[in-house]
Amino acid sequence: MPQHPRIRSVEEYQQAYQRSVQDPDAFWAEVAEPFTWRRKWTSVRGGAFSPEGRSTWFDGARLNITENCLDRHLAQRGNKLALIWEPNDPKQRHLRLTYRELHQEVCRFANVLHNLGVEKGDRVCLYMPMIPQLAIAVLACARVGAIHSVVFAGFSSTAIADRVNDAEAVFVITADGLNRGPKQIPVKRVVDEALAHCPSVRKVLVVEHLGWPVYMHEGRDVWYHEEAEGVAKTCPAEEMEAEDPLFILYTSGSTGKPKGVVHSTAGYMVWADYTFRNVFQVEENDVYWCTADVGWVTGHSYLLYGPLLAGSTSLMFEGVPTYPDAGRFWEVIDKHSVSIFYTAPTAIRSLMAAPLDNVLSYSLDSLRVLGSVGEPINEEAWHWYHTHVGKERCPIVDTWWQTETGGIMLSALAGITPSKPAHAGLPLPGVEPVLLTQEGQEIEGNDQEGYLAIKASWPAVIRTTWGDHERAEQTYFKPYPGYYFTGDGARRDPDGLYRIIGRVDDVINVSGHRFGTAEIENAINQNPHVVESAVVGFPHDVKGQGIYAYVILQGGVTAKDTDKAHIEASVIETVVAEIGKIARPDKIQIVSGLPKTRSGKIMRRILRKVAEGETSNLGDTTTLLDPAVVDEIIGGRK
Ligand code: 6R9
Repeated sequence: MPQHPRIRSVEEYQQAYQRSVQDPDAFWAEVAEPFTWRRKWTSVRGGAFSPEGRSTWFDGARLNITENCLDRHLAQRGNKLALIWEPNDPKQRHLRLTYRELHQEVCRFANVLHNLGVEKGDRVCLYMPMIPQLAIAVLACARVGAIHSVVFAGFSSTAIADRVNDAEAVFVITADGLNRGPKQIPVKRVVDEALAHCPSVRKVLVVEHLGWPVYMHEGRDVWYHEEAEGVAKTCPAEEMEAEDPLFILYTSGSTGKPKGVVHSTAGYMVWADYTFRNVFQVEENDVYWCTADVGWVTGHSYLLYGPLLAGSTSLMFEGVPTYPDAGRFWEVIDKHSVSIFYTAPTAIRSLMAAPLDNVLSYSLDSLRVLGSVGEPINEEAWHWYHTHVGKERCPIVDTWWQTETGGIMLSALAGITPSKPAHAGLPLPGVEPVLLTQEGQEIEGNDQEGYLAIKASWPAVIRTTWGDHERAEQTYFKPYPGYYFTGDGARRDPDGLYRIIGRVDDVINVSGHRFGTAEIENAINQNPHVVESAVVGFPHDVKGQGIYAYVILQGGVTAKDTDKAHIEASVIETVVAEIGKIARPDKIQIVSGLPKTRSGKIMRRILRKVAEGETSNLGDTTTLLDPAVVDEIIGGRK
């Protein structure tokens, strides 16, 4: 049996990297070999990495990803833990599922989906708490060949409806409610509100979690536990084409409408597995914990698919870092002897703010490797993580990637390639990063800064945006033909390590979650008091970036202070209803006008500077239609 290739030294990294660039077909054929294929590929790399085309990987191959996540481990690892579930409430019992048990649960869930009429290619939307049934349901979709579209369970009913309608989903899986720290949220009710606007949905499958009574829509809604009664725990896996879509995941771009990023089956599988094993340097007995919600791409690739493909034990946590107190993460690590821990800078910063005792009272002896993802990690947070969590013993991997890249692109390999605070590091084998000037010239040499782009296809590159291929072309491949454009700015240090500076487009990164400024503006503009708005990011101690909204009111700024407070609250309410609490503006400033050029374009540069408090250096303002507006904005700064 061929083994999955593992890099174990800097020399091996260099060799693998060289080979991956010089002979990608041979390199990736070797990486793909050990998986379970129903039929082998006819070509490794194909299609076109260009604005008009789309890449293909392992074309002609047939497989089912769940056979690779589950079935093929049964002989060797049937009794090994696949999933450990830690509940929101530490007093409640945790749950453990072996590979054999998870396989049975996924098969049973898949049979229920079949029985309810879900077919290959159908889109299934999941709006679920972080419970084992979410993992099971995702895999069950993949088992029957349905395309899953997980919507983070913090999004509003409007956001669900938009996503369900865009994907024309026929089926929704949800639960009665969810726990988030001290709060309980009736998710089924949110789904019901959404589905009033979703004609494509035929059935809703409800998982019982809180034991709450919920309204069941006659003929549409069914309980999972009732449907699953007496249903078989074996289920043949649907045979999929390599390029069949595995999932859609919506993400924000610089325009108002979130786009459905589509990933294919084989390329994504190979990438998730290869990057997981190598970046985290996973060993057989590791207990691995990724704190991301399955509603984000990190939860897809590094809580579910990557770890299960590699036959690892993956921990899933229902709760939040600060409940019941700021020691919860560390308690869970000690309790389950977690050896690899992967979290986000925003979580680290929020825990840094708590008294140090919260972390010092746990041993954390089991930890071996630490990871960070989602946004740039500032040096202070890096050092705190390294000193107090890793006890200066654990390498940190700062992993840069995106929903669209499917998996990690730039990162240290734990303990092998260099790890430098605030730097993602070197590219993984198969990744050819470049820095471009604004005009699209490649910037040679080290100690340089530019727009980060990727020069050649890799197995998990985004295939399309659901229902609108043109949009994928416009966003990723047309800005600089021949390259995949990331939307990030980066610096290459004297040793060739990459440091991500931040977005160069109108996207803000709040606690590691992306929002298009236009998307938030669209939401704000739904408020009846508002005529126009402009949203920018500003530095925020915990969230990385906060949301700063400038709004122009119906009837001008004449409102009294009490009215203003009321209007601000109402604007926040609108954003929460349109998108969800995660997109709630941190600051709202009521203004009488926005700085616009003579051609009517909002000068966001100025709004950003004001929001950042850099009012002394606003740059060139000569093209402004009405420069007086700027003084008013500076004067009213929040
Ligand atoms: C995986 C994920 C992608 C954007 C990306 C960048 C930022 C992610 C980062 C990072 C600096 C890191 N980002 N990881 N910035 N260092 N290690 O987060 O995907 O939600 O699509 O966000 O997040 O700006 O472009 P996604």
